[in-house]
Amino acid sequence: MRLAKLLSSLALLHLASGSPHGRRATCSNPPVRKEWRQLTVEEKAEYIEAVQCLTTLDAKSGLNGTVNRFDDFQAVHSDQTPYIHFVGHFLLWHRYFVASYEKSLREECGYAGAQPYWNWSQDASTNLSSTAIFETEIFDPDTGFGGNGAWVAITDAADNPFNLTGRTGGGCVQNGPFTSDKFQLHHAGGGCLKRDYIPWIMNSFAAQSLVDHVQSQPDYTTFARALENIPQFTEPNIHGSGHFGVGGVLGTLGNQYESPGDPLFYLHHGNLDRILWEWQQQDLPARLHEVGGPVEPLDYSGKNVTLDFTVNIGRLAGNATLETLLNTEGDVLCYTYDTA
Ligand SMILES: [Cu+2]
Repeated sequence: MRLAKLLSSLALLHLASGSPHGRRATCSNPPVRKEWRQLTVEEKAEYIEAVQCLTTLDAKSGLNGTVNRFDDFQAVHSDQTPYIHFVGHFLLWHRYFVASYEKSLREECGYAGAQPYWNWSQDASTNLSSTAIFETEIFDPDTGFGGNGAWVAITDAADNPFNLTGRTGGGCVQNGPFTSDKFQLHHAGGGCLKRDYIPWIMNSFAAQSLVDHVQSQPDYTTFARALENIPQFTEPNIHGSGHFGVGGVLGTLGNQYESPGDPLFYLHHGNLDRILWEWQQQDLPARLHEVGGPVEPLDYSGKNVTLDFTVNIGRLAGNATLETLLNTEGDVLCYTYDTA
């Protein structure tokens, strides 16, 4: 009798001391991520000011070519690029990366809001040559991230390995808060922020019908594979929409290694994360405990990642298992979305 009482009080103590069962307690009041145009003009300004603040804080990543905290994130992504794309942990690695950026904005730069996302499907046109998608609020020079880069012709075919047509920019961004006089990159040679809009890629890769196709996949492995598709331009893939629609051939966002140098990276990947989050919501709690896909890039018949597979994001945050990253309101992550 006495022993039973002791055991039950020990069990209570265990529950109260932050065991895995107490996970709700560690994420109360999660920041609610919204689509960019749902932010007020003040909220938009606060977000952009917080991004600029990161560029004023000293680097901590210890990686070459980093001067400030914004550079740290770009360098960590660049460092791991060969191991974090076309793998089962692609989406959850990028989820952790964006959430750590959001955390830095909040904790190091006093930003009170959540990481916004850009739902490009709302802007995509069936007229593939339409440039309306680039005239949306997010590119506004006064309240958004500014527009296209200056036109730069490509004379050497080696500079356009996929032979992409329809480029419209390629040089430094011409207006908004991230022009070369106000914003400089340092990693991998650094320089100004560049954009190189390609309307047909943006419009076709961002189509809502493609997002619907991805979100209708029955399991994590097929979902993740449909989202990334193949590293070619013969078939659309929603991950490529922001990267190559905005970054094109010469732009920062189109560079597989250096893409987080464009502040829009975090709104683009925020949207991919929302698409994952919504897919998970379709079948909770099962989809809080399901991963799959190759350990090695594109090795679809090889070894698969499992729930206890660990990812790292350098010195940005501690190592995390894929299972902890499946839960956006758990012990490691703490945020949610305004849709459901
Ligand atoms: Cu990436």
